Amino acid sequence: MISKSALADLPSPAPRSADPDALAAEIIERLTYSIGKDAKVAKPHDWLTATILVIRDRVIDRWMESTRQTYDTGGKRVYYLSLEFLIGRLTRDAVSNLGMLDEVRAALGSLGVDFDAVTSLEPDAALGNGGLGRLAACFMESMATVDVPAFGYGIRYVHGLFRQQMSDGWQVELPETWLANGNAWEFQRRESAYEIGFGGSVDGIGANPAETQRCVWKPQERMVAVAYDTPVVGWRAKRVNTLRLWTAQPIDPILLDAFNAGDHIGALRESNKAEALARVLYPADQTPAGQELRLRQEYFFSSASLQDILRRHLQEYGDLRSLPDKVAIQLNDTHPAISVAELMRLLIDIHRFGFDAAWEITRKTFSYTNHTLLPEALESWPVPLFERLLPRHMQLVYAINAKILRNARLERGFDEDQIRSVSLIDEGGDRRVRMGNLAFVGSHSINGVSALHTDLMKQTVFSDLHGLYPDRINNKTNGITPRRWLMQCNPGLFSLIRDAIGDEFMDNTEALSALDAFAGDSEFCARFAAVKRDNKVRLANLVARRMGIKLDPSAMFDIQIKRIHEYKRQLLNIIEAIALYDQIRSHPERDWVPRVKFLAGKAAPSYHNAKYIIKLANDVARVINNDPAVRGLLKIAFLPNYNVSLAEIMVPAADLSEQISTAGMEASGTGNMKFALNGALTIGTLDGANVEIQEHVGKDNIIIFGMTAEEVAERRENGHEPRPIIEASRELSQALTAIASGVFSPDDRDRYAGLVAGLYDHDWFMVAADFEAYADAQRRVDALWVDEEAWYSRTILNTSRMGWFSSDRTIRQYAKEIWKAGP
Ligand code: 26W
Repeated sequence: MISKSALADLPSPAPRSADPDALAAEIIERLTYSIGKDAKVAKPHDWLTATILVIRDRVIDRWMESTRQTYDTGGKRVYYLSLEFLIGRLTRDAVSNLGMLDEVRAALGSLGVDFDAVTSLEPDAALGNGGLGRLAACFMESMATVDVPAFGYGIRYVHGLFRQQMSDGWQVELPETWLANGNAWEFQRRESAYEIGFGGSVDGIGANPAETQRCVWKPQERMVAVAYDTPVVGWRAKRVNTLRLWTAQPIDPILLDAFNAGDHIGALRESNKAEALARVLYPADQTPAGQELRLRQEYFFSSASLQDILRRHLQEYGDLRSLPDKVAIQLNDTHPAISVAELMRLLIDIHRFGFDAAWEITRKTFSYTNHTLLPEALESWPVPLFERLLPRHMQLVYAINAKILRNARLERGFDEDQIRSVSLIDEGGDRRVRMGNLAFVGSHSINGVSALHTDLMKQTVFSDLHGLYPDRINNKTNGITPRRWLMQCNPGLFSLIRDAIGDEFMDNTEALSALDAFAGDSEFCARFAAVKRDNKVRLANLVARRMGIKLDPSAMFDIQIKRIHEYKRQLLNIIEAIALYDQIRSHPERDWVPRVKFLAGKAAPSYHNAKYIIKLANDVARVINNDPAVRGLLKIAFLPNYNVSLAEIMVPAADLSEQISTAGMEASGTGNMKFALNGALTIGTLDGANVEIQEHVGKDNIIIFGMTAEEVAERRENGHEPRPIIEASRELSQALTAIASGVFSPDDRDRYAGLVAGLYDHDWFMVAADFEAYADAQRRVDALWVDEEAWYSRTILNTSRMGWFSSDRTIRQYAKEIWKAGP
């Protein structure tokens, strides 16, 4: 160890240079001395690793500076707890935010290595399912950008979201192995390790009333959480924050006693059990995972993160009473909601707080974001499972519940129905712990992710809790980082904008509004169109390479990319494509607008209907793409293995963005923002953030159709009868008959009988009910497309007016209104 006095004299390393020659020399040095490869025999992956190590050094300088600064100023830290971080590739993002793109490109170039080729070898970190995980990644980058000292906490899954392969048009799931070539971005922190327990028994200490009693929990099973840190660089590298992901390890790597006694398998069982915990990301979004392993993951990362947070706070301030002044913990959906009970346990059992004092600290520290209203996605755990795995937490949940219900009954005069609805325990059917209610009562702020979603939260899932705590629910409309989703993914548009309006928008996205002045400038429209065309050519080339489908870049590129889910209504899109196909064949004399419909997205492996929707898209694509009567006027391409990196190619190439969820069901959407920012027009329902996008871009620059959330609710309440609606529409009934009779599935004519029967029977997602409105809206889009200059001026106005949807704005609102943190 080093003595304190010697520490003061330790030399600090010189900050690393950004000069291309210095970078090149260091890359060679890393290749030689860190990777042990001669440049002459180095493989592409070796170059990638060497490059990352050299960039990482530049990041570390800023990282340490940021950490020191927070420490010195005693600033409040934000902890973002999320079971998902859908990051994608990190390297280009880091280099670009460091402002070193040209230098690194030149350095590699001087070594005969192509920057784009090398960075495209980096696997996506796909530690998330969809919107919620991608939002967490955008937030991490924005927190660093707007100078909020923050840690993200999550799980370092060995396997992220599965790789999707198409086999005869069906989705096949393959394990994804993003760590196969190592991960040069992360640092293992063996010293940041915490014990995590499960099961066992609880002993009371002393004779206090149950709810203030300190207890000793003796878990039956124990493991260790070990941290891995990844630096997250903000724009211009002003600040570098930390993403800390936990991995699970056994307490003893092998049970030596058992091993020596000859029980070799038994000795390894413990170790396997621990390592299984962090092995896979649950691939289901919007459907409850249900299984015990999921609850274990949730508790594991919540407990590790809280122990880490308390340790850091105690080390700095010596007293947990000041926790809410220095720490804000954001719960990303209910996945970390067990944290509420865990913090109570740590405060009461370990740090000897009384129940009420602990409760006050807890509520002031936590805030919770809700991301979905779908009843099937609201997490709850069977009481017996909860009790078996987390016996101490079960006691605390009961104690919290008693306190809440007592208050609701005695002080607020709640009746029995209201009591039932605010209770932490769902008593209807098998008894379950409601994680949403736990997160709600344990937080001082509960936010929705768009204005509409927040209103619906107040009216539906949380109406009684909102009545009990009327000042807690607030809105924070989602956003996206303009660095990844404009500057990096669309360099052509980025430089066109810079030429036109200068650099201010790079630091203040809302300055994009200066582009409004160019919407009527035909020369600018032409340049905007040329950029779009280049991006479309790039996508068309990719489709030709990967799928052998030839596409015309002058056709309208109409894109729907997102998880496959019935409420997102890919089915509506496909049925409309069939109706259009029929029209093109029946009316060859008309001037049809050439279109390519792109779809991409993954279905939860257990989601039957979603998997059939993928198969249907592929079946329909095969028939339409190969029908000479269509004369290439309509093509369909379902691109396999949708991920962040594919989105970065598809988004800039879109003319039309499909955001067509059943109104009231998409909490926000964030893909909608990415497309509009990159100059696509939206065809969409008044759902989620579409409502606010319309307010910003203006009614003339977006194509809205269909029922409102209110109308959907009303229709459901009054009993929606789809059959007469279907029968009244010739186009719709013909399309459905074609699907149901096997026109697209001659090898198995009944394949889609079930899917179509659902539409006739209940049509829960209002596909039939919205069909006519949607088809009309598509013909309105065609009419707009024909006037090319007017089309581009509309798309320019979209780019110009989307600045507000930067996640920097969202994060500033969280920081000011919820966390009270940051500058
Ligand atoms: C328990 C299983 C489970 C897993 C994930 C249930 C629900 C989820 C998430 C809430 C799914 C999700 O990603 N929600 C999306 O969050 C985005 C960010 O706020 C929104 O833009 C999307 O509308 C919402 O569907």
